[in-house]
Amino acid sequence: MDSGPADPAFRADVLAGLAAPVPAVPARWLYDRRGSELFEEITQLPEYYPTRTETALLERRAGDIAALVGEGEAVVEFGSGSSAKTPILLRAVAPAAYVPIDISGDFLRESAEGLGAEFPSLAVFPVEADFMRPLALPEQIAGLPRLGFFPGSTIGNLVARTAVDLLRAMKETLGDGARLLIGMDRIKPVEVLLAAYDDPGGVTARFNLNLLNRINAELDGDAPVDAFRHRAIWNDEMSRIEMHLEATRDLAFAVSGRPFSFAKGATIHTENSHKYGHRDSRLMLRAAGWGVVAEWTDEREWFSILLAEAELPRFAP
Ligand code: AVJ
Repeated sequence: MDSGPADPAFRADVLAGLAAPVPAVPARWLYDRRGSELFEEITQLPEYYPTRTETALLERRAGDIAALVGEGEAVVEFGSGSSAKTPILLRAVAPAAYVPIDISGDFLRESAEGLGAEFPSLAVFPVEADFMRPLALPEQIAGLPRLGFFPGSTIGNLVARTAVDLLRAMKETLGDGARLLIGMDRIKPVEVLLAAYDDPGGVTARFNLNLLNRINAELDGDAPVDAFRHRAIWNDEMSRIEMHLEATRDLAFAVSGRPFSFAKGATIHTENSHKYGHRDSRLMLRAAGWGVVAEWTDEREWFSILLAEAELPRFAP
């Protein structure tokens, strides 16, 4: 992954993104092997509440979820299921099959191996694909009822328009009668959010700055990593945390032979993490054809897990 020929999509996104009027690089490029390791480290920080809160919620509500979902489903996870959450769900709902979908074959194989130890008799059918578009599920699960699983508030990376596209693609992938169990991070006091995305130990900063290391290594760049700093800001209008890389002085560099310059204080926007109010999550799901059946949240209402059902097409008044 870190060696071999550069991903042409990565190059195209970086060259176009750095040249844009508001410089930005799509967040998915943060998650190479090193980035995924650093994100894993983030999830263990005391300041980073989402993973801990969602995992505890899932543990506590596993019985309620299982009662609504029933046994014998095909659980289709969007993402490779490297987290601790997947076994909690699988233990609770006793599915007939598990289908992890991920664009990285490496991550898929690793998570399948990890689960094999705890669920030796579970039928696992990994799919190496980009789940942003509708895709064909393995024929082995034909006829099984489907439960989509999309934890982690990963949906929060996407602006509403793209998030709705994804939710609609998931509905098409899963088919009629499907349900979706999705984690969504809630709006909460700004101090809590800022601490979670700008930890004092600087792990999130390293995660963000790793994008520049990756650009330099894979796209023949010479961006001065030390001259950028991590910034996390709350954009209230857009209801999201934004991560940026800010130039701490006037600087210039090249990527794949193309020159770029940034004035002191200028930023590269690298990630969004949208936060949702009680009605926001419902509206977004409904816009994509999903009706919310149940919602579980913690005492502080910091994180929600929602169970949604694919709505049947019908005439609206
Ligand atoms: C992986 C998108 C859920 O938004 O909380 C965490 C990413 N970035 N700290 C999040 C992230 C910096 C994370 N998601």
